[in-house]
Amino acid sequence: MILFISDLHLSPRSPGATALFLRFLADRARQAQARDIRGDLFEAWIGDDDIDDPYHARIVTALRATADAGVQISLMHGNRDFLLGQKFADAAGLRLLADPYDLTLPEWSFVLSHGDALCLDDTAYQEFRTRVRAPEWQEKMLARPRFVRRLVARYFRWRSRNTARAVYADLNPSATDDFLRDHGYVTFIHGHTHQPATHDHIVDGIHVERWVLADWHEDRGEALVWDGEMLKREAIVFENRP
Ligand SMILES: [Mn+2]
Repeated sequence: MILFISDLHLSPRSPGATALFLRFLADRARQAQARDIRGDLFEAWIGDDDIDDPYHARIVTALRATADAGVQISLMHGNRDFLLGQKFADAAGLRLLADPYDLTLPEWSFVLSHGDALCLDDTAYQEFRTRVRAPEWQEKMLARPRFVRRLVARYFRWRSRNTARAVYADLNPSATDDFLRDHGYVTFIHGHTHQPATHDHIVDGIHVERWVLADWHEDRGEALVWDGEMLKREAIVFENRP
């Protein structure tokens, strides 16, 4: 069984989602052989030296415990936590995946992505993405003192709140068709848009499914479960709430 999750946007300002995720790691996730995080695990990430922040240390320790229990955890960068690096991956016991990633199982094949690279209609965002994903930009950024990086992260959040629409731009349809063709018409799983849905694409006469993962909220998360035969959405909620 594989559990796919995405867009948790964890931060000290989201205690509910954090508690849900910690519970999920200690309980539901342990029943899986593998667990895959499709990006934006954190609301912001300013560099792996921030692992020692008490909030981050709690998450890293919990991920590590689940990994040590025999669950293979993999993580892809989102547009918020693209500075997550190998030091974080080693500490948390997980594997960083390239975006996109072809997941070939004996019984079915998938292509995984965060999804933001296909949102081509948002040209301002694509310019920003190209800039901050460049190794030179990242190297320069990571060399800055932590307090400077915190301010930059805060500015990015502020700017995206003020200039972006309430929801992210959706994937560009023709770029998505090209993407599905390039990846052999396999089932596509992504997050990022915060618009959970299952889409049917017909590409070159072939039916291809695209599953969009839900983002997490203070009282509810979602996992997409692959049980070896089919995909199913599962709500992650507090069970003993009055
Ligand atoms: Mn995102």
